[in-house]
Amino acid sequence: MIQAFVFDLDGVLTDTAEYHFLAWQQLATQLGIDFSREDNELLKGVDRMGSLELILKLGKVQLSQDEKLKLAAQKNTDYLKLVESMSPADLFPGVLPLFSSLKAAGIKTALASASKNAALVLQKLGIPDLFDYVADSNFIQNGKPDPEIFLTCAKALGIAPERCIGVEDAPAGVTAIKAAGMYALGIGEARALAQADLVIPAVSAINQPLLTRLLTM
Ligand code: G16
Ligand code: MG
Repeated sequence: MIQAFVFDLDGVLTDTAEYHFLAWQQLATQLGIDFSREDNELLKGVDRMGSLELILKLGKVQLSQDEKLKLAAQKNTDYLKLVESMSPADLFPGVLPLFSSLKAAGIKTALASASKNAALVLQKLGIPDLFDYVADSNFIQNGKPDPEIFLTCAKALGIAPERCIGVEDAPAGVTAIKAAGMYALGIGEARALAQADLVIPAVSAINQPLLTRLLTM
């Protein structure tokens, strides 16, 4: 029986995945690198420096560590400008009802976000207290696709990974969930998330019959 849900943040609970894309695209343009939405799929769920490395590789651009740190800081400043305007209205539809249903069913919840800005985004969305546990990416050694952040959440909740459902919109995140030994619920397009056990278009698609099915697996 499933006892916990472990959620990704960006692209699952709110549309910050789009803000990350816009900020990275701005940086890529400045560097003269072509960067499409398709390229961006590889960056989703990957931490800030890892994402920058992928963009530089794409453009065959080599920079010093100092320059990389400056560019990563610049991307974050641009990203935070977009986050500034967020409010509880930016929470994806269906998120609060889902958490009510999970709570009523005695299911624990955790947040497994690679973002160093996760606490700020939770605050903007008005949900800082929604989760039983929020992983702190500052203490995660290995980012997604490594399972560490999902395993950290399961351990903190005191629930075996096999009794957890991980919810992710990114290929790297789905890989991390499967490597952790959890059931992977993908959010987005099935084509892009082939490793997931089930892919649905959005959290709002988790209706009562689907939730019952998932909880009784
Ligand atoms: C998120 C995004 C990634 C982003 C990463 C780090 O991960 O999906 O695109 O690069 O966080 O974010 P920041 O620069 O804010 O620390 P997740 O795990 O929430 O999807
Ligand atoms: Mg995500």
